[in-house]
Amino acid sequence: MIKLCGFALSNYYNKVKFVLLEYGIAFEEVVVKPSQDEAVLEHSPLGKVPYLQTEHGDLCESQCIVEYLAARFPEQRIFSADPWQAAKEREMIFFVDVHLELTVRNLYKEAFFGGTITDATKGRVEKLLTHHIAGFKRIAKFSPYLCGEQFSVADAAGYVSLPLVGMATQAIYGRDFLLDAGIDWKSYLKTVGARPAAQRVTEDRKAYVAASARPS
Ligand SMILES: N[C@@H](CCC(=O)N[C@@H](CS)C(=O)NCC(=O)O)C(=O)O
Repeated sequence: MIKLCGFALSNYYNKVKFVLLEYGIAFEEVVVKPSQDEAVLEHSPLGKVPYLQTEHGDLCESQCIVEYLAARFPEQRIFSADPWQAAKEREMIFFVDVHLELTVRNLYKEAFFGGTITDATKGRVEKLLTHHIAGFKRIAKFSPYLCGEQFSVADAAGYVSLPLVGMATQAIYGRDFLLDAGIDWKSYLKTVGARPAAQRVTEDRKAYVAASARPS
């Protein structure tokens, strides 16, 4: 059986887990933390999570994993059957993962982990993120899903990463860049969060956080 390796706090781990659950693909979870230890590097070359373990070997990068799942389980229709619609779903995922999340990730050290980042980083991220959010807003439909009236695989990416954009910008700049741009990500989260797959992802994340806070 496919093994999903990573941990429940990771948005990219949760993106893949959401897809596996949503599209009814059997999998096991294996808790692995990002690490530069050889034990992790031999499976995931940059020491990042998630990675997948299959009968063929290891596969990293959440989107490569989703693409592999879509190809391996075509009957689950992870992407829309219509090639144009499927391409728009991929475009949306790229905007969320790369233009939004990868940009805002530069803030996490201070926003979430008690570290500090430089004013230069804050300035650079502010400029880039403002630009990227404006672009995202042009294509994201929120009616109520990212790609329109139907849930799509792009919502797995949106569900796990849009809150990080809102929360990290609120923590660093004192204002939520998404809300400021008129993107009501909290309502979106409620809509997507009603799905059983989303509920499981969120419950597991909360349980992980609670267990980590407990003295050992
Ligand atoms: N592009 C990667 C990003 C994965 C990623 O950044 N994972 C984080 C956890 S959410 C991680 O492993 N960070 C540790 C590191 O960057 O060394 C993907 O889509 O899977």
